[in-house]
Amino acid sequence: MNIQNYINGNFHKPIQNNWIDNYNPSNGEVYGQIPNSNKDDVEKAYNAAKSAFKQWSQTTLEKRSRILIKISELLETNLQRFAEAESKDNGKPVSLAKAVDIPRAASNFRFFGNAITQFASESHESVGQQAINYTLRQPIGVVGCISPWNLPLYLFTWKIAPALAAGNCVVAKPSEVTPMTAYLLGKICNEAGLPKGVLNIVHGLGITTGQAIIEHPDIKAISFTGGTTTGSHIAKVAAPMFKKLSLELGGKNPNIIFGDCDYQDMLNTTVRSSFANQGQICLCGSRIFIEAPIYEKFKTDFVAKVKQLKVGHPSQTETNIGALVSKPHLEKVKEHIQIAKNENGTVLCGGNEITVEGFENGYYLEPTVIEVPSDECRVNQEEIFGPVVTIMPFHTEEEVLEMANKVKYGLSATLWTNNLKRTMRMSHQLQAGIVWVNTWMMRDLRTPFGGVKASGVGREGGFEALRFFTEAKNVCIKY
Ligand code: TXE
Repeated sequence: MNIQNYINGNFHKPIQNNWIDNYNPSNGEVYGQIPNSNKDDVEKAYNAAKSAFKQWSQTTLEKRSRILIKISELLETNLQRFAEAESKDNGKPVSLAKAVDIPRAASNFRFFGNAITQFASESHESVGQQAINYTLRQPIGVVGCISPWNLPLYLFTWKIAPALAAGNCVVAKPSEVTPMTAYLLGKICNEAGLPKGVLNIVHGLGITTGQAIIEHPDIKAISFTGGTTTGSHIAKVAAPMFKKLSLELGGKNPNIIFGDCDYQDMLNTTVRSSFANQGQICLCGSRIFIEAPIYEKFKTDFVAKVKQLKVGHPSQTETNIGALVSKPHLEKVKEHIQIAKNENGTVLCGGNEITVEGFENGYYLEPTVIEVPSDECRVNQEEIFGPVVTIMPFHTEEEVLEMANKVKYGLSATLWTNNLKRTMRMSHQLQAGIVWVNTWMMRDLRTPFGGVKASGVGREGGFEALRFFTEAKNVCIKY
């Protein structure tokens, strides 16, 4: 199935008629083509957005809210169709797309549809000077949203929904590896009555389409989620034009387990935080540190549980782990397993590609647990972004804190303990934007979301996102 760009409420072929193949990771087959849009396509999308801005930014909050909530409802009505499309494009189990990805995309629209009606700005009376200041929060204009392949519609809408709610018009690009649900979203937006040009979706490669968006002088803000190298490149391109940037980048998150935790809960959640979505979530706890007295027990129990995970075709209900997103990504993950072996890591389970009967050319890999001799080895420092975790013991709080913080990333951290004082001490010192204690990936959409160090700049979520997508203007009136 070929997909097209969504510009000004209509579907268009790319102007130069350039196309790229779209692969189904579960069987390795090309199942459609997508536009490889260039500067002209982005310009066309920008012009549509610019023309729609005046009216959309003046649309009442109630009406904006109603349209966004309608999009949310239509996503819910089309849950099965969207979940199947997401799974076919990405390789993730349909059950996961149905339980997490698509419901969350719907929640993103509902949440920001509601949030905008509660968003307010401040006023400051200049006491003794007979003046009052009030702050306006005005939409920026045309903004760019660029998203990755791991949680395709989930992350695409996490940016688009607040941008639209705040009154901006959007030029958006999903990952070229997983464009399908973004394409389907265009149709839903029309059905929900989103005015033409308010949202424009252009498809194509990062170096062509993405680059044209970030270089566009009049796209004044960019919200990006993806790799750290790409984020750094975007920052360089955007800086001379003084664009506003929100960058959510990679992670190498520690999962720190103390002996006093609720063991069974920790074990079950750690399997999930290691391998959910084939380990392709920026929040996965890929470095597991276990307190020495329970290390051997954990190692035995964890490996036994991981061995029970069923790798299979994404449409089969018993599948826990589907296919990795692409052939190049599979190769990158396999390369890291080899690096671990070269650095004297011990593969406790997994480590091999799997052939799934009937889908021999799919990109399947066993969930892999590696015992590492040191926290400084490459597999403990570099983001692998696949079904691979490392384990190693620690002896003291100070030691584990140092190891946890000794990476270039700082997205999230998970802590398992029932000791309140230790919880407080550690969660305040961990270098991360998000700390989960005795849980993982529990999300309240009002909370700030993002990372420190090489994991990015800026925060998404709640009013933080609405602040990002608006400019503050102070008006001072003397009376
Ligand atoms: O990401 P890219 P890739 C990590 C993970 C992964 C690595 C690379 O480690 O192995 O990043 O993944 C667009 N101008 N994460 O190569 O390239 C691109 O088209 C503008 C972490 O897939 O960063 C896509 O839409 N845009 C991550 C988006 O950027 C450009 C999720 C992300 O792609 C561009 C995914 C350019 N010059 C990967 N180049 C997370 N934090 O969740 C690329 N793009």
